[in-house]
Amino acid sequence: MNPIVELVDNSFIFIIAISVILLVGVTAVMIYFVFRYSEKNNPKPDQSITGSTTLEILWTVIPLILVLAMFFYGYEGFKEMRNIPPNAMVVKVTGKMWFWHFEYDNKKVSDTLLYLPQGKDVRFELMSADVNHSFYVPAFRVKEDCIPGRTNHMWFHTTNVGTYDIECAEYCGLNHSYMLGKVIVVPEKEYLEWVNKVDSVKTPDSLKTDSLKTGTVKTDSLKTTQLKQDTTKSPGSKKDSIKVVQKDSVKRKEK
Ligand SMILES: [Cu+2]
Repeated sequence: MNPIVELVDNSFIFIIAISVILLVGVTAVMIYFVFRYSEKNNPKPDQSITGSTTLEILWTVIPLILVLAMFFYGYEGFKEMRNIPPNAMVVKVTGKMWFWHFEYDNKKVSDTLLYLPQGKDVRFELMSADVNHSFYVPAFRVKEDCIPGRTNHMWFHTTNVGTYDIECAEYCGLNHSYMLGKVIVVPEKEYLEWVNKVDSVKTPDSLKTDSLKTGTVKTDSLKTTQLKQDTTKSPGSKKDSIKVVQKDSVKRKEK
């Protein structure tokens, strides 16, 4: 069970439901009034209504209760997001123009693809190597800024095996929209095999070459190369992406 997902969805559904009820109600009353109080039906305007204390109290108190209820649901979700389990495993996330870099407990690193074991609480330490980014994993209903010079935190529980999108939710330059990644949740045994595979390798570059040699984590290394090339080249020209595509296709041919 993932408590954050449940709480966020509850508050979302609650706010949508109230909005829909108000929209339909206000529209219906408006349409009714158009006919009921039209000039044709009321040649002489009614001057008798001067004010209503009861009405004024009602239209103050009812919205106040609704807004407080929205706040309550939102706050419940926020509390859960801030209530990071103390024994959660830790992954360091660094946003860089324009890819995501992950570092695991044992110093193993990966780019773009974030491997996690199933059924675990995971705490993320969020950093940025350059500009403001925002680490967003919609399936887990969490999003937190990555700010240069400070470390932010967020967490979620990996409920089911599967692949989930990672996006950058803070406009961070030319290739912001390509700053994508995947959370790959696998059974714990598989995760341990993966995370211990290239124990001795410390840097992302050596991980890249190693995985190419051994032929493991192929998609990982391909994506890493692709995104890395983007960053090393001068940003600000369309040529970048064209070049990357060519290199990518050349590589595939070589294989
Ligand atoms: Cu971005």
